[in-house]
Amino acid sequence: MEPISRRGPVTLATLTVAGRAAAAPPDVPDRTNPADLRGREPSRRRELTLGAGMSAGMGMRFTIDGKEFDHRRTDQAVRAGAMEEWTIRNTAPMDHPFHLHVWPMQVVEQDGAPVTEPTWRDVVNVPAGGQTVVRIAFDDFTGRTVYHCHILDHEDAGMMGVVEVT
Ligand SMILES: [Cu+2]
Repeated sequence: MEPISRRGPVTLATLTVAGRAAAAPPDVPDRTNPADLRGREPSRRRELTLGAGMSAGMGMRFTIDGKEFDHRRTDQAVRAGAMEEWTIRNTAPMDHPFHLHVWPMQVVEQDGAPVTEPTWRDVVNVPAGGQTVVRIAFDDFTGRTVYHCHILDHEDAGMMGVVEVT
């Protein structure tokens, strides 16, 4: 089969619109970043430790606070509306990109130094043998979700935990 680029334009979808046009465009937020959390005192501080080591059998074992992932366990119980500071330590000899579902993380300290610019991340790197400090406003949503290392092999080998916000 010929590549698409040599066959000219291709119709991917056809949109049919009906009804009257909207009277006014929908409101657009006047800012896209969440509020800077550095000026507030966190409701709670937690420490999470990312670890890696040899398992009793074959291969590597990847843990958070010494535990491999178990979906039945709640690792972090958080109050809805809380603003927390999480210090994520890494005792392993390799970096781990830490990802939290649902809520953005504001990075307040990276590699032992304060982060001066307001910086929000979906994934933060936690350097080998180092730590990263983030603040999280647990607003807008409640329920159970996960945080995990974003390296698929590490996540699959246990480096994931459950956070429940109620
Ligand atoms: Cu990892």
